[in-house]
Amino acid sequence: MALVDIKVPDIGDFDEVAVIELLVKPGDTVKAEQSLITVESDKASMEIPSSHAGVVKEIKVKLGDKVKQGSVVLLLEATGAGASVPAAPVAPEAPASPSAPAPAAPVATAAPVVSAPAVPATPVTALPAHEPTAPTGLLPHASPSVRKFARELGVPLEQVKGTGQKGRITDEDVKNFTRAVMSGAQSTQAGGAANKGGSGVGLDLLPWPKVDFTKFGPVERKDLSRIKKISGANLHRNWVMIPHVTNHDNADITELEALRVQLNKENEKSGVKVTMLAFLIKACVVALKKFPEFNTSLDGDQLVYKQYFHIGFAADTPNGLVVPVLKDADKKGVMQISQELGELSKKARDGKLGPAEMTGGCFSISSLGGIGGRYFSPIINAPEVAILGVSKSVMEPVWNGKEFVPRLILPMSLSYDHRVIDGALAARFNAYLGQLLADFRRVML
Ligand code: CAO
Repeated sequence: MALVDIKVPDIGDFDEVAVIELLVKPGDTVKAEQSLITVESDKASMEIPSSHAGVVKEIKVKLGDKVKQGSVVLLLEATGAGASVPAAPVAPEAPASPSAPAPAAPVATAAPVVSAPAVPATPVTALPAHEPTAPTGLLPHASPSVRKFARELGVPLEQVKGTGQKGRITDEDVKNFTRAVMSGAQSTQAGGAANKGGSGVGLDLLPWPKVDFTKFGPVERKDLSRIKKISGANLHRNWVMIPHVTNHDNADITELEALRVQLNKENEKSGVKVTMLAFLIKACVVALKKFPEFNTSLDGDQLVYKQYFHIGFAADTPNGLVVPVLKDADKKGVMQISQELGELSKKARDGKLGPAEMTGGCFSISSLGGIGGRYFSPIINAPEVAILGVSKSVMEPVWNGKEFVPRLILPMSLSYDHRVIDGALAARFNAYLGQLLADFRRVML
């Protein structure tokens, strides 16, 4: 058995490269072509393979050493006469290019990888300079053997934190990542979508910015209220999962407002105040009957058409937003709706709404009319498919064909789930609602 010096082969254009990884130790049995060390220049990394099979007697380099073609890497006790192969460094894997065939990826990854064949004469594939702590969006820093190992396990390397030199991902990092995922301590980006029955298209978002605000000035911290936490999670889901579109339109409510003021004058003693919201609820029920798609919910591939008319309305309370539901609005007159609205609003402000008073809604209205603003995009209250936002009505000059006349105009913003409702239908719904509000007698037709 002969002792053989294993040397760095031709490494192309590089004079000197640094040893960044020792892949074997004395006593290890290696095969011909097995990687022994990893070296790195400022542009590339590659593995230096063994030209012989045998047992490692002595490692002649250490981490950080600079080596070049001909430098002795280790002393090997060669086994078998024909064990020698021409040594050629193994290039690291390169990001997939449009022309490169990508292997079937076991999990969705941001940057699929392809195997780059070892090319003896020009072994180096350019890699961008690696900054372990910065999210570069480029290929993670790992040796080809680690990449191969990760691929076998289906581990997305760009999600693995490297603990090796310069943040390099080691075999052990891949194993630890796998253990953490299996124990549930860690999730993968693809896992989120996969768990929801998705096809692996996750929201590949940047982490939330972590800022020490005290660096810029004094701050005070307060816990979110219970309602804010619950409504926030619901709003977030609805915003992300529903393809919203908002149609803005105007309603001329000049006559309706006059009627409302008149009714309130007449009913001063009754204690029931008629607000614009009560008329809106009544008009929406009529519009929902004319356009039944707005009174549905998506259930898989089916639409559930509701034959009842429970209308939710957003109520601003000291603790946050709640949505009480006024039941069977189709069976009630404007006065009864006004009375129930008053009761439900008070309960909402006092935090006394029961679960039954906040469930079962078909369609919601968010009225900011008492506060102000001109149009906004309300978020649909899932599993409903539409919501009407109304802003403050303002007296505006409107052209009547002969002259400008002052009219009270109500801005309406209808957000709808575009999976269920087409833009044209939404525009028709809003226009029809405008007609009803402009001439409330139409509600009876
Ligand atoms: N344009 C102009 N004025 C309006 C109006 C409109 N569209 N809607 C209501 N007003 C007026 C009312 O006439 C009333 O005036 P007066 O006191 O002179 O009679 C005043 O605004 C206050 O009305 P209100 O708020 O008491 O009654 P309401 O039926 O309009 O609203 C409720 C009830 C519970 C919806 C409301 O109090 C509320 O909480 N609104 C906020 C909803 C909200 O936060 N939506 C956003 C959700 S998305 O983040």
